Amino acid sequence: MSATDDDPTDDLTVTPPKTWATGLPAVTHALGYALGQTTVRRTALTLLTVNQTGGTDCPGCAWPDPGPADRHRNEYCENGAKHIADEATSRRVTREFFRRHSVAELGAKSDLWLNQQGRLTEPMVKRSGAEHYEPIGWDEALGLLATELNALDSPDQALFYTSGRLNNEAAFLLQLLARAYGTNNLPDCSNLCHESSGSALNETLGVGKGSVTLDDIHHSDLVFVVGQNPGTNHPRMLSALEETKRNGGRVIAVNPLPEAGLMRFKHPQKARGILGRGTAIADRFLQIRPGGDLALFQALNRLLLEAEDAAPGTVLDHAFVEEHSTGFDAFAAHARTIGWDDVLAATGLRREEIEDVHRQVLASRSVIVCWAMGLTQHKHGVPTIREVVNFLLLRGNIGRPGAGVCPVRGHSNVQGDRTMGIWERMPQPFLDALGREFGFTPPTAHGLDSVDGIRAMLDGRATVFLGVAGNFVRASPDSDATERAMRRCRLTAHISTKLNRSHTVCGDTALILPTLGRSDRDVQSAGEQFVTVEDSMSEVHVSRGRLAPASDHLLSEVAIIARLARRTLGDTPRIPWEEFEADYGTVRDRIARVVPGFEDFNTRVAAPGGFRLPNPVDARVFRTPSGRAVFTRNEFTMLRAPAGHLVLQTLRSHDQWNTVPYAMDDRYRGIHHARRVVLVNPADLEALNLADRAEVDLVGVWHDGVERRARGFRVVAYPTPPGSAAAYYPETNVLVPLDSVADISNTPTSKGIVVRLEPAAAGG
Ligand SMILES: Nc1nc2c(c(=O)[nH]1)N[C@H]1C(S)=C(S)[C@@H](COP(=O)(O)OP(=O)(O)OC[C@H]3O[C@@H](n4cnc5c(=O)[nH]c(N)nc54)[C@H](O)[C@@H]3O)O[C@H]1N2
Ligand SMILES: Nc1nc2c(c(=O)[nH]1)N[C@H]1C(S)=C(S)[C@@H](COP(=O)(O)OP(=O)(O)OC[C@H]3O[C@@H](n4cnc5c(=O)[nH]c(N)nc54)[C@H](O)[C@@H]3O)O[C@H]1N2
Ligand code: SF4
Ligand SMILES: [Mo]
Repeated sequence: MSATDDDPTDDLTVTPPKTWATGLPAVTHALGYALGQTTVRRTALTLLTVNQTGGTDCPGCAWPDPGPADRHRNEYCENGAKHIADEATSRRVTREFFRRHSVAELGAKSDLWLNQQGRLTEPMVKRSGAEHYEPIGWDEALGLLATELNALDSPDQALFYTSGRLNNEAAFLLQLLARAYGTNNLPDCSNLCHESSGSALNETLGVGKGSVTLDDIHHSDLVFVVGQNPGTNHPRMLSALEETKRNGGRVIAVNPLPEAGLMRFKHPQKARGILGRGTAIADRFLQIRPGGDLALFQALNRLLLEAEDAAPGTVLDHAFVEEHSTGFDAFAAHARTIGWDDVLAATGLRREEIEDVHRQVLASRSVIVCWAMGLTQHKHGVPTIREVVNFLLLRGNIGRPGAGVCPVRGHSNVQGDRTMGIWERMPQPFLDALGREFGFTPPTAHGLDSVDGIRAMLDGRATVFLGVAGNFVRASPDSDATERAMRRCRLTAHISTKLNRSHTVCGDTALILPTLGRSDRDVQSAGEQFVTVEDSMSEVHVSRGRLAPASDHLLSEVAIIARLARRTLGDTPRIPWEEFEADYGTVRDRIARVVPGFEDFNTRVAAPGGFRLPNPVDARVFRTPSGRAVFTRNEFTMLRAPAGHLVLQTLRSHDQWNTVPYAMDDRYRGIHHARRVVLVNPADLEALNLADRAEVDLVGVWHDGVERRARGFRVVAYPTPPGSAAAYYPETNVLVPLDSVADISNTPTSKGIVVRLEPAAAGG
């Protein structure tokens, strides 16, 4: 059974989608949420230090902070304030709560309800056969987990899942624990998120990260914002784009939906933003069909090649292509075969729109392409991003000011976790350095990623699951299959701040290990500690919590992992876990010796604003096998749905943090008091003979014959491209087949699922 809802649903009201984002209403909205969760004093204490130098890093998205000198006093957005308030809440989940509610009862609660119960306060265990969680001491809890780990036939029967909320120090220790124990099974939320970006960028540029800085964005001539909704998911990106525009740059938005933030922006912290009309963000909005981006960039690349034919020596950056790249000829020969009929069918755009964008590209000396889940979560996500790279390489838009690739990362430290070694396929030089530093031989066989981890649990190859800082059950595709997988485990354990469905859909034995959040003060035996994070632009900086912890029984993530390691691994003379727990500076000293770019970590991170990790691409050094940037040849593909079906994308509302809805609204899209809604083009509704607000089930169509059904949705007429629809995640994860993944990156295709809408059965 999937999550059922006992929220105040079905109060659906719909207002016209907003055409601008942020501004005063957003600020009051955020404060309203904060004060509903906690006191004025805690709100003030947290919000005043968010994203300030040496303060608390916003636990929201990975958008970077401006340099210390340019930092505004309120350097956070509406949603950042909500994320902080949600963590700083005064509500508490106690042992009494678990006595009152059985696991089965909690399993029938909605994601929203579970989160609203407040912060977890002490370790809890659900013993084999028991119906309730009961209190357990830290020693016994970690001993139990260690015993289960050591009882496995092979370390590869355990999974260590992480989400990008985890800080660098704890992430480094977690991967050290997993590898010293003997496995590379380190699935993470990146597998579900930007893995396609990493795959494409590693292959073509030799580094799986973005290449631009905030300054590049500010001073670029042309910024593409493709497949992302910054007004909701990276709100401060709008301030950066506003700056681009003020400096004379242009912005092109590519999205199936006319997202509010892409249209117009009112800066919440500036008088002109609060009072004025705001800044128009997108100079051009391309309302693309889902999955049409590969075709769009192929068309742009063909136009560039043809423009070069017409005026040789004026369009392409020949010096760059010759000195720094490989594969141009094969790419170019293929690009010239791309046909307009295909392009127009795949994109749903008019030829003039694409030609106009082409002219803007020709007029721009520097170009940046930003993207997020609208590109990565498609079957052909990796080829699409490779084609974006082709597009930039043609005019040498890599490794110079105002130009480059900008995958906009999700969780605040998801990029840092990868840098720290959270990856099931860490390269050999990293493993060698880790082994040298700590005197052991890390396993070399690749581990399981998130999707393969679910398969392994389903068929009994993995039986112990430790999840850190996420909600694996709800984040993963194919909810029914994932839930079966978790229930088959001998033991599931979660290091969490708040209650979620992963605690209720659990193994035979289950542990809840509650931890400090980013905003909590962290005092260890060597004194008060801070942690570090890396943002989407490779800036590494300090985060320090200020609040009294939610409970006296909480341990930090570093402490939990260090203690678990001692219990699991026994005596490890070369790995001083106790010292790591006492003083995180000693963890950073080790990171400095293992991870390239972190030399002298403790000193450099103490500087205001921290430091930026070197990216070899800046100097046009490409760490690919050929030592050059790689042009690729990508087969044209498009998404098709059979007649009477729609391509569904699953996305975030304005009032949620990933698997955690904060409220039932999606203000910018005009949806209020309901989440089980599906946005559909009015022409499709007419063709499907469905009335606006009709109640339907969403039924997945996939070739394995399994029926995947999300029940009880209301249809809302919305300007989606014909043949496509949109609905919120995680309610729709049940529809994403486990086997429907992006080629190469293995990321679930959360933005391209074929469904039909079935009128809800009468009375059902
Ligand atoms: N408030 C808030 N902030 C967040 C999060 C959150 O849940 N809430 N989550 C964080 C995380 S982990 C992540 S990864 C990011 C996600 O940030 P986004 O990628 O912005 O998140 P989504 O809501 O999945 O939105 C995807 C966007 O891509 C568009 N899209 C869908 N399919 C296509 C397509 O085929 N082509 C194009 N061009 N566009 C398409 C959708 O219409 C939508 O605007 O946000 C981070 N920030
Ligand atoms: N259908 C569909 N599925 C998707 C997506 C989609 O667009 N569509 N997006 C995917 C993406 S991009 C991502 S990143 C994943 C997100 O997947 P996850 O990162 O696994 O999920 P979150 O919802 O961010 O996790 C929320 C939980 O994290 C815990 N937590 C919060 N803060 C802390 C902390 O400081 N420390 C610890 N230890 N725990 C903490 C809380 O207990 C909370 O309940 O979902 C993916 N799934
Ligand atoms: S843009 Fe992202 S990191 Fe910045 S305050 Fe908003 S949620 Fe936090
Ligand atoms: Mo993400």
